[in-house]
Amino acid sequence: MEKKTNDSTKEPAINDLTTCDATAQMIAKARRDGVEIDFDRAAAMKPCPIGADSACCKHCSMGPCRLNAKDPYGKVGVCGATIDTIMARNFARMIAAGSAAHTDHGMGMLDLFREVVNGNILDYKIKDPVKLMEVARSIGIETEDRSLEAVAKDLYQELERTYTQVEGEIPFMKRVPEKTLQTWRKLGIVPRGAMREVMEMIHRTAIGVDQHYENITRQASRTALSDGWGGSMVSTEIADILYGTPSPVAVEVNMGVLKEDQVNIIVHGHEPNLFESMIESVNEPTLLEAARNAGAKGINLVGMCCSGAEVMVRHGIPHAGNFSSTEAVLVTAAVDAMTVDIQCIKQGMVKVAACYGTPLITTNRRCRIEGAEHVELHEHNPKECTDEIVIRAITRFKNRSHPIEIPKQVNQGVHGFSYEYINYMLGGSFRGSYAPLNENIINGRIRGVAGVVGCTNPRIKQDYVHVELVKELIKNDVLVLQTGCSQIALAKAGLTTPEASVFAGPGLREVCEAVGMPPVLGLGSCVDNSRILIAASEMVRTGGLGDCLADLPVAGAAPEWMSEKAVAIGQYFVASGVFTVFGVTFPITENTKFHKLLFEGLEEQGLGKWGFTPDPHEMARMMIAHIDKKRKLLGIDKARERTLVDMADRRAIEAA
Ligand code: NFS
Repeated sequence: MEKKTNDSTKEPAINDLTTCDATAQMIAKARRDGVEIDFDRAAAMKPCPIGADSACCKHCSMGPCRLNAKDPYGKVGVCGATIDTIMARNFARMIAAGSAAHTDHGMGMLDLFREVVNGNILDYKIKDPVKLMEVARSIGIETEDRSLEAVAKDLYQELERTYTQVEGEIPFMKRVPEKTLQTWRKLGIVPRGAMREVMEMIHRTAIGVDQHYENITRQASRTALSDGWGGSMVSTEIADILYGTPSPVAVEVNMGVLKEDQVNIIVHGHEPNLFESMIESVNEPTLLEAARNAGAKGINLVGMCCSGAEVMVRHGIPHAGNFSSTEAVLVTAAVDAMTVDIQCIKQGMVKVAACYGTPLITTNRRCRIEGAEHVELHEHNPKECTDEIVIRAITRFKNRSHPIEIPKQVNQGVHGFSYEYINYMLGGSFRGSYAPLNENIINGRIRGVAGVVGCTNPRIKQDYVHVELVKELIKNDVLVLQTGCSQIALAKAGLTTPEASVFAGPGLREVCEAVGMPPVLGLGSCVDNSRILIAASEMVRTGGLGDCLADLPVAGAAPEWMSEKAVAIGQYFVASGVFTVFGVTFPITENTKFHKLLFEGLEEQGLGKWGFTPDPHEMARMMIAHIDKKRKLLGIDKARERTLVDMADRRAIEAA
């Protein structure tokens, strides 16, 4: 067994690390087994205080320069860079990296779409032609009396511009409410192709180029918008076209979805291509027979993180947990193959997997990990890869040599609320519309809408901030939309079922009960935050809630964020007009001009603004206060008290 390598003489109490009982059980087992996982590393590695405040610049070899966050204007870097320049550059580079991740993922999806449309790839097909036609129409492609193939080819050509366009506006700008677009035009932040925006962002943040924090921030917004309204949106739309647009489906979540008597295969990562092919492989009669011959009752395919969220909302595939559980789940010793592609894959999994004899298999040319096995997925013949992984998993099942301990927790949720389904659900099949949503916001039954999204982070108590925040929001009649790891936290807390509407305030509860929907709607993976942008645009278009996205009574939060992608998402929500609150930490020093720009100045320019607090109750207060402010400006405010989640509510939720 692996010995602990970090000095963790003072082991933190497990209930300070997570509120997820299954993960807690596995942390305890890992300690007994002498295996180090992410929570141990987080305890042993304190964050660098200078880096945490973004007061460090290492963009050239005259440095690295360290400024003092306590005395931000006391010093400058060797080149003369002020703390505002340094922080703006660091923040902008996080946005460039996060945007590059989403847009590269989206471009991979578009490459696949092109090959499918051209008939070069036969293993994937256009599964949702209705969606294809709708997306084409939404960006001005003629669809009347035209073949699916002809429209698909035009759609590919148009969407390619999302990445490559040198000048002018990218196609999905046609979906942005007019007044929001005008604000962007005035500020010069309408994105061109993402390749250009990311390239320019990296250039401008190099030594000796852009040294005005306001100018850097403008390009940061433009880059982030090329992600949210570009790369991420393409990814969502193409995944829907190829694999089907989600509609609500009952799903099982938590580590109890693993089965001791079956071959357990986990897919973790981001691009749905791997998972879709894996679904085919685990249903292959010859492989099922091989599994039975090895003594297994079947092959159990489950997801984690965003890959898991993609197939959970499309196919109802069970989900074993979010980012902070990806090492803990290996401690069960029940995982016969952990298969990954790109993004949010912790290198630490290699050692943990080795301790329990689980093959950790990378599949994407863009993500290799030293010590992991590599079985590359080629989209022209994806089953070659996924069949091979199933065979390796069956072999591992046959040779299982570690005692297995699977936590019993299995929670139920209903997920898969695409923009299209919300339209249908609220308006009915003949008059699909967002009008009922707007009406219920105007009449006050629904106070506003919150997007609660993003990662979990082993530096803080897993799931706690997500769940406490959302409980308080729904109690105050705020409808919650969710993506990514956050929705898994809420599913584990039992709040993504229609029955959970009893925990909502009276207005939201009435709406949920009338429609039969949960008060917390899971929309999909992190790139599916684009669904929230589309839904918000439709709310503006439907009328009665102002002229632009910034007028809406909405707010966003990434309560337990850790990834640069989360910063990119935060910035595209802020640039779109949304008040967005981060938890955990904020990588910018207070009492600086750059901080003031992010937290106040951007709103004065007609955009949204940033907020920060690690405390879920304070976060709820800030978001509700913002929603109420917007209601007041719209003239739809009624005096109402903020309701606190009391002990009785807490007990009721815990008992559910
Ligand atoms: Ni998004 Fe965070 Fe990762 Fe997905 Fe999960 S950690 S920023 S939610 S899996 S991308």
